[in-house]
Amino acid sequence: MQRNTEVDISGSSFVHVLDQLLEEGLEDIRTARTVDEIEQARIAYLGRKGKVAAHMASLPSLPAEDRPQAGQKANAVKTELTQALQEARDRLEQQAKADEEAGFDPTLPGRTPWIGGVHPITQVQDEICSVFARIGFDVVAGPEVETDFYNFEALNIPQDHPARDMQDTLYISDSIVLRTHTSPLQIRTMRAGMPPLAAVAPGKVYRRDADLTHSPMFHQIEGFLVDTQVSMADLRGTLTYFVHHIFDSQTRVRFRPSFFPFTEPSAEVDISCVICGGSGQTGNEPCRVCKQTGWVEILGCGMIDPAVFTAVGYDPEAYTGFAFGLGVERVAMLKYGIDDLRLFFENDLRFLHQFQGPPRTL
Ligand code: 2NL
Repeated sequence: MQRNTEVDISGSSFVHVLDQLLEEGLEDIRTARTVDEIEQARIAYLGRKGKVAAHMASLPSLPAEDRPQAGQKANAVKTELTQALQEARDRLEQQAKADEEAGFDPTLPGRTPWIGGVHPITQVQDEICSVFARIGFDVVAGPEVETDFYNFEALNIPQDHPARDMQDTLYISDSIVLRTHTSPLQIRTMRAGMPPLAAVAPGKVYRRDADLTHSPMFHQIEGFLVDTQVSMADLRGTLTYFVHHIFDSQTRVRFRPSFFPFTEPSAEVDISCVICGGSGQTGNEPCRVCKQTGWVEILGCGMIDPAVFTAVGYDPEAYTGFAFGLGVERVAMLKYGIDDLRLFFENDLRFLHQFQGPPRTL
């Protein structure tokens, strides 16, 4: 800080200026944070070309009767600054020694906090939803705790179906369950509107299942489209578009007959193996992902069963539609060649950071 380096010729203002200089000096010494900064302050105030010396040099130009008092003042300022410098130096040296003994290095840079990233499952879920959103599907959300009606009854799942067993479903009470699929969301969407309707329903689902390849919580996306005159060709076209956008446009798609209580006819969809390209071989080794078949299952689908339309209050003679369901973890594993489901739930940062780009900071 430099306020006044001009030296006045009157004795009383000389004293005043020196008081200011003293104040400034004490402030600089007080705010110095290292021994180095103390040394700089010493040079600035008490050095041979320092501020105090500059004032001393102007003493002879003062009126003779003012000189003794001015000289005394200059000496007093010098003494006071010298003392303050010594005290500050001692204090900082002691602090540095204590820091060193405590293993603390105040010159190290601080730790940079990370901004969290989007979990790979959420990334894949978002990506799938936006592929469908681009062709006109709404994205819907809803409760994870569901009634028996929305989770089973409206989906034509009979009382004695194994999915309803205590062994397979997590029950909250006799008629309240943790949803075992996101179909109840689709039932809610259909009941809330009238065709034409198309929506995808992503979310967490729960099953009483836990081993190497099953987690009690996993993610599903189901989708449906209802209108007049919807055919299986529409289903095939829509799902082929989806596969080509999530994997690549060279990926082949095949339908196999299957069964679900809520669709008729039903099919399972396979895609040409994304690991071996459908050849069944990786180099000279048999492909472990498709077990040498060249195909991997990706989802289940079908034409919505008329019983479902009746349950949501639609005329089953007037409307037709398709629906499909897929596991997000499965798609993510195929997309990134991951062979262990548990990696998604352990939250090991070495795994997660591979999906986040460089760590971002505040
Ligand atoms: C699978 C099979 C599927 C559906 C889900 C559905 C929903 C309603 C009506 C009819 Cl509201 N169907 N969903 C249909 C066929 C298959 O999922 O393997 N998911 C992982």
